[in-house]
Amino acid sequence: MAAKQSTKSAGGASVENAAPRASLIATASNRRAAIERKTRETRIKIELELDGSGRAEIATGVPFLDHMLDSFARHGFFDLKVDAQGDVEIDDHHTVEDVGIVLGRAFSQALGDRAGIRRFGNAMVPLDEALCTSVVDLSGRSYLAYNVKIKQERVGNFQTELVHDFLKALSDEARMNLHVIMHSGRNPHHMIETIFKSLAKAMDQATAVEPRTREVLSTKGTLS
Ligand SMILES: [Mn+2]
Repeated sequence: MAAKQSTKSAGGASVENAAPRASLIATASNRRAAIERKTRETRIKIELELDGSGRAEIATGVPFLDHMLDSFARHGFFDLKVDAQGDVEIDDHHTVEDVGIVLGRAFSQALGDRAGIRRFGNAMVPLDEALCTSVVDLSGRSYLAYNVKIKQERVGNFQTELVHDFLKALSDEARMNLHVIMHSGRNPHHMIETIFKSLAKAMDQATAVEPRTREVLSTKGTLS
């Protein structure tokens, strides 16, 4: 599959006209991960392909999370398989948090040493009255700033505060800085959906191959 590329390049030349770089192809060829994690609470298998087409096969036992991850894969152009079996008879907490952990690890593994990626990404996404911005830095350092207030405790059976737990696990394990800012919203389904869609688009940008460098984009020389 072709690597995601920045469509901008110096001088306005299209990427197609730029000289091909062997390193770009090498970097792109294994930008995928497969991870399995078993605990007494959950068993989770995730396959992730960064340079995908948005195909998703999601079965977590938590239907609302399935819906959000489906949207995440589609709008981030990630190919994503998630197979999770958790103790949802207790509640959804372990499953949601552990899917976040394994998805974060999958991103980290797929990114390798993080050389030649754009590193930063941001996106603002609306859904009717809801409006959310996500900002990502695949810095190798974990930080979550979750500036979201949802009045409703639940959307259907799903506890809205689990989104915070999911994103904390994801940002910890992907070792990324993630800011999520909800500007407005009333309907919790809409609000949460704008979180996942803006996150998808921000991560699509940040994980994309930057054709102007094959190096780690840091003056420190490392993002690990
Ligand atoms: Mn929806």
